[in-house]
Amino acid sequence: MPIETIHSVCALDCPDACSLLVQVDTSTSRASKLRGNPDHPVTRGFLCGKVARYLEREYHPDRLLYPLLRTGPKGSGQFRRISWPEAISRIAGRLGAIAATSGAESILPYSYAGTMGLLNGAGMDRRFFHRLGASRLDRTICASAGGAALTASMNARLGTEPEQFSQSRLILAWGANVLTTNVHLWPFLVEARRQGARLIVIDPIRTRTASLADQHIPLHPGSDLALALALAHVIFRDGLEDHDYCRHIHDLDEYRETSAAMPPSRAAALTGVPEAVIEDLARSYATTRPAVIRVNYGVQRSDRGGRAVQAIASLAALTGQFRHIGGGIQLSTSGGFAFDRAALERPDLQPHPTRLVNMTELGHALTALDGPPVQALVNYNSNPAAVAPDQTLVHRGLAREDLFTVVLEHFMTDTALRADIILPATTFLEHTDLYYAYGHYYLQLARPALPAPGETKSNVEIFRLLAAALGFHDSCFADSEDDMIRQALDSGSPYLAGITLERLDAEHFVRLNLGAPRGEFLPFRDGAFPTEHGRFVTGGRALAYTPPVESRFGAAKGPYKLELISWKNHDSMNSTFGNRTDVDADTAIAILHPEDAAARSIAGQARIRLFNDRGSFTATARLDAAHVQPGVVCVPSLRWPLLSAEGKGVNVLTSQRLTDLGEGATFYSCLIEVEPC
Ligand SMILES: Nc1nc2c(c(=O)[nH]1)N[C@H]1C(S)=C(S)[C@@H](COP(=O)(O)OP(=O)(O)OC[C@H]3O[C@@H](n4cnc5c(=O)[nH]c(N)nc54)[C@H](O)[C@@H]3O)O[C@H]1N2
Ligand SMILES: Nc1nc2c(c(=O)[nH]1)N[C@H]1C(S)=C(S)[C@@H](COP(=O)(O)OP(=O)(O)OC[C@H]3O[C@@H](n4cnc5c(=O)[nH]c(N)nc54)[C@H](O)[C@@H]3O)O[C@H]1N2
Ligand code: SF4
Ligand SMILES: [Mo]
Repeated sequence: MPIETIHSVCALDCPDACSLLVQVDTSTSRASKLRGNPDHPVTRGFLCGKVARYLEREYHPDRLLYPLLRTGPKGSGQFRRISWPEAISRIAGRLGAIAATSGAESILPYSYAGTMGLLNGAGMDRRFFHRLGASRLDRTICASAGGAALTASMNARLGTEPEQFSQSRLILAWGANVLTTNVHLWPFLVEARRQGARLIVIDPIRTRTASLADQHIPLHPGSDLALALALAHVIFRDGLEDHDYCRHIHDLDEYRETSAAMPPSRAAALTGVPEAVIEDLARSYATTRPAVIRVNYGVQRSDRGGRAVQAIASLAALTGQFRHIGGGIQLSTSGGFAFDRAALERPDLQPHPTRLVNMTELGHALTALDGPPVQALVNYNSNPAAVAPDQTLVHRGLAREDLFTVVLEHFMTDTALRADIILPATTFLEHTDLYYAYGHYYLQLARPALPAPGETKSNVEIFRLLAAALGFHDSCFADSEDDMIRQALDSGSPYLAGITLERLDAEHFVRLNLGAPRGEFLPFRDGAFPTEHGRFVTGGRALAYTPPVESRFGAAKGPYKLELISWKNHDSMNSTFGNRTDVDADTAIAILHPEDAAARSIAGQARIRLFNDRGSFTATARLDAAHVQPGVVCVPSLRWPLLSAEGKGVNVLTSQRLTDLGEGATFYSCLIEVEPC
């Protein structure tokens, strides 16, 4: 069998952005295997379990291959096949009519990171909606609180290179389930530990990562801000700060005052972490060099999540960890990829600055927003009927017979099921795209490795067709993928200097031009933060602690006593892969502490109902004293609601409440009750 190996890039929403090798039988153009590229310095030749099996998804008999038009009531699943010309002309006709009668802001795009590819995720689509004058989507569902925290503190979304973690002496995985959500960092942690480094995990749940750590510090959900302030308290009190580096902190006095109000005794009560553990942690962190913090997005899915991330980052400044290779903090590396976003997305095409709609508040947008109400939803790279909070409202909105819904998808998801027209999309193995990463500093290009099956088309091509059908003749709609890549790269940023399309085609992955050899990038060694004054901002008084509204100490009064964390499932990616039987089984459970179960007469493996004022759904109880603390319930996410008996998922329980910074989602701050059913 003649086998060719083609380079590709995993497009899933994962910090690792792996470099892939696809084995293709050239006589049939069929792939037989996916491997991690051994030459990529972070992929290092292996893939996670979910993507090692991606070809099952690629060739799945349920792939959507043709445009479909709804023929029955909304959500009934009754569709008939139509041609592309008919689909495009129906969509263009309807969007055009809505724009003409109610204004184009009645049209809402909805997308997130189903693909991290720039062209198919934030390229031709953005141009189309900008030119149309549609509402703009504020993409807050995942990372906006943490992102806003980094911007407030450093005005840069830069983080410690993964390669540097092997040089660390102390690694804090703070709300970071590395083995599950960022597995390519793990080998660097293993190397560090072989040389004597300690790994401490700060997480309410005993995750896989926590169970393999030197120490697991469980804390009450959403209380990280209190813990981080208490660590600063001890560091200031004992004079353990890096006095010299503190010159680079803008609001040091305010920071000292705010942390003075959080002695370990107070933090112990608020976080559930014993005083002695707080004291020890503060001393180890401040006196071990280099020490690095891997903070992930788990921390910021809570009311005070933005300030919590800021307070955690402030610890790295206070102790001067930014000076050292193997020190600092990593939330994201995405800021290194300084593309010309304006050239790619063309916000200048907007007829006027259009309204911004927060994607976390989709339920509200579809059921209550006025001035004007949303009359059309164009959804791609996302599955809001499963992933958006306050699912009862989201489903009610999507059920509106007067809402015109278009969904670009691979599979018949909960969202596609509620569409008027479904357009079959290509996967990342079938189209060209450019990939940044949020967990390393290598820019990558992927060309199609496989032919597009059936009548599938890429998002780029679909938005090009829609633009033509609506009579948008601006030259940017005729740009090829290569044109768009060149435009994105031509930003003038030193980080992209010397990186061309030709080089990416030849080398597949290219390290950003960070001005330092691999493993030695220390952007803040001498301060020089790209803030207005060049110094780090802790937030000062804004860090003063209040507990999350929906938590054991919160202001939300009511009968709901249990704190729900619907964290990331190991073998899936948000709702992607939810149609696998094994993933469905993994996500159909709720993990309870045996004490909480006993108090409610719930036995292991019992069917239980999880509920609050927003809704309810059922799951199978699993009792595990090691995994969760009393008072916490954990639901691995995200199940496809349509595979459950009642057509609902865990997001019926979560709320549209927003975070303190970045207007992000508060998925992990949610009070519920459970009962046998
Ligand atoms: N296997 C797998 N990998 C994924 C994903 C997936 O669904 N599955 N999703 C991808 C996406 S979209 C993202 S954003 C990243 C997210 O990556 P992570 O942020 O690492 O993943 P999460 O599970 O959201 O949260 C990490 C940890 O935070 C903990 N946590 C929850 N609340 C708190 C809290 O208040 N304080 C602290 N300290 N910890 C808390 C959770 O228990 C969890 O173990 O992962 C990506 N990678
Ligand atoms: N309860 C709870 N809710 C959560 C979370 C949680 O931890 N708990 N996590 C939140 C987070 S962090 C995130 S990031 C969001 C994720 O929410 P989403 O971004 O909606 O992610 P997925 O569920 O993976 O859905 C992505 C969809 O995009 C489709 N897709 C992939 N590639 C392409 C393409 O090239 N073209 C088109 N047209 N479609 C494509 C896939 O088939 C898939 O159905 O969920 C959020 N919701
Ligand atoms: S999901 Fe993450 S770890 Fe898995 S192959 Fe993709 S980038 Fe790599
Ligand atoms: Mo995410």
